[in-house]
Order: sequence, then C-alpha cells, then structure tokens
Amino acid sequence: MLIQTGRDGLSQPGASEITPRAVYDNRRNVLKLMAGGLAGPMLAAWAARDALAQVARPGKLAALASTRSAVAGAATMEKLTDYKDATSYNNFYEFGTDKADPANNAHSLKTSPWTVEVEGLVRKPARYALEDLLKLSAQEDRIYRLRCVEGWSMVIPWVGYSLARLIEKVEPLGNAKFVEFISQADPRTMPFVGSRVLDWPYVEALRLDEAMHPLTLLAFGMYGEVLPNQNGAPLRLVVPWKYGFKSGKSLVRIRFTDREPRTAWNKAAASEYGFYSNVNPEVDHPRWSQATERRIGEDGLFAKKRKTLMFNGYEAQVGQLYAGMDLKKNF
Ligand SMILES: Nc1nc2c(c(=O)[nH]1)N[C@H]1C(S)=C(S)[C@@H](COP(=O)(O)O)O[C@H]1N2
Ligand SMILES: [Mo]
Repeated sequence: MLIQTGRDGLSQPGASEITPRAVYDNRRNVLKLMAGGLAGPMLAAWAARDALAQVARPGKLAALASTRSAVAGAATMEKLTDYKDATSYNNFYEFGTDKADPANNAHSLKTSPWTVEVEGLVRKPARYALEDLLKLSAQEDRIYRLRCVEGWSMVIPWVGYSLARLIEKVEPLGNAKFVEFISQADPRTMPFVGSRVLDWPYVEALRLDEAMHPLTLLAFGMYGEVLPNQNGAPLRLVVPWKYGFKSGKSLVRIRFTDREPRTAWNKAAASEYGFYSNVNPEVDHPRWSQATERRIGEDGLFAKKRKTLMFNGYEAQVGQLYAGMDLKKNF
C-alpha cells in the first residue's frame, strides 16, 4: 500500500486521498439522497459495507465477491457477532444436538459437487449445479439478526441474493401456494442423520408470498467468505423475521406445493413449533418466554438480556404479510 503524505507534510492524508474515488463518489451520493429523504435504507446498507470492511477473511475460506445490497436489514447498524462465535455456537442437528457439535463434526460434510433440485408446481423445474446458482444473480451483503427459538441471537453479515430471483426463474404455477426447503440427509457424511431427534431429512417451508419477500435470502456466504460447513454450506436460507429453525441449511431440494407442508420441528413437537414461527415476543413457547434474548458475545456476568422485537425487528417490512391473521393461533 502506498503511504501518502498529507498536504501539511505530515503523514495525515486528507480523506479524499485515502478513499478510493468510487467510494468517495458514493458517499456524496448518499449525502444527496439523505437530503432527499431516501437515505435510511441506503445509509444502512452503507454502514453494512463499512462494518464488513473491518473483518478481512476471518475464517480463511474462499472469498465470495459481493455488492452492497439495496435491501436493508433492521440489524444493519448493530455490532456484528464475532466470526468465531457465529461459527462455533450453532444448531445443525445433522451433526449433533450440542452447540459445539456442528463446529466439531461438520468437516465431514461434502459440499462439492452439489446440486439443488427445484421441482413441484412450477413451469420450469430444473436441477441446478451450485456454480450455476451462484451466478444466477449478483451476490449482495445483508446484515440480519438470527434469533433462535431457544432465546439467543446473533448479528451476521450474510452474502447471497433474494430467493425471489430463483423463484422467478422457475415460474411457479397458479396453484403453487407453499415452498418446501429440504436439507441434505446423508448418513455417511452427517453422523446424526438417522438419530431419533428428528424425522430426516430436515424440512422447512414458507408460504409462497413469504418466500418471495425480498428479505428472504438464499445465502451462499457470510463475512465475505463462502459459508463454513457448520453454518449450512454450500447454501442455506435466511428468513430474518422468523425463528432460526425456519432457515434450513445445506439445501438440496426446493419444492413448490399447493398444501401447507409438515416441517421437521412441527412433526417433532406440533404444540411447540407451528408452521409460521414468526419471532413474536407476545407468544410464549409452551415451556419458556420469548420476551427477551441473549446476544451471543454479550454473555458476561452483567450482560443485560435484550428485549425481543416483533418479527425480530422487521415488522415494517413484513407485517403486511400477516394482516388480519391471529398470530397467537398461527404461531
Ligand atoms: N438442516 C438444518 N438446518 C437448520 C438447523 C438444523 O438442525 N438442520 N437448525 C436451525 C436452527 S434451530 C437455527 S437457530 C439455525 C442456526 O443457524 P446458524 O448455525 O447460522 O447459527 O439453523 C437452522 N437450520
Ligand atoms: Mo434455533
């Protein structure tokens, strides 16, 4: 890197000298937008970019090039969870039920070659090689909270694009109402597949309009790199306004249906895990409250719990999807 000497002769360069031209121009555009009242989302996306620039190749996995996203998440201004925490405290039951199991065991997951079958009620069913899915749309940075039904949360910079891009490609038929997301279930590479905790493969599902919502992210990476195995490599869903379990990992099949699918957690305990599973501090889990959460990385002796927000803070963006629904009944 070229060290420039500032105008005053000391090594204090002016801002315009250390800032690449494009970045500088962009900053000016943001200021212009701010004057026009359009800056909220833009500024948030800008902050996301800045936050990301501070974590260079944290996991030393392959870099995944991405662009600033026009879809701003509510968590954009929050402190990112440390990469180490985000990759060592996980739920991925195919590798064990302890939070440390995925990081310890997921090295056996074979992520290449990888294909995703898109099928069911669509005009253009297709089998996509991972490479083709990666190229289907530009990869974007999205900072989202992930809030587990167990009461912990993280703030993660994901890399991916809106699932809507893929859905548009396959052209759902008029009678398609739901989308099912099916995870890999290979007992040779996933030691807990076959255990009795869940019915395998792990299945999650969304209503078609939820799946089409721009916030619903098909993620291929995090922290500027490809996904680590324990976080759902090589591709997963991230649905930021729902409890973490709605975001299926290591997906191999996406199926469009006319009936509400039964999902893995719903099959395991129907009274505890409903189809919608929207983050809702007013609806307790039958065995514990959902009113507060513990942010991973803030768990010192005096760390305060945080209040859980309706729809995990994304109410302005997704509240409309549930207008008129009784969210206590449709939990
Ligand atoms: N295939 C699969 N996907 C899964 C799970 C799982 O056990 N298997 N756990 C879910 C749960 S409960 C949570 S909280 C998130 C955790 O995602 P993270 O590892 O990125 O924190 O993944 C979800 N997706
Ligand atoms: Mo979870």
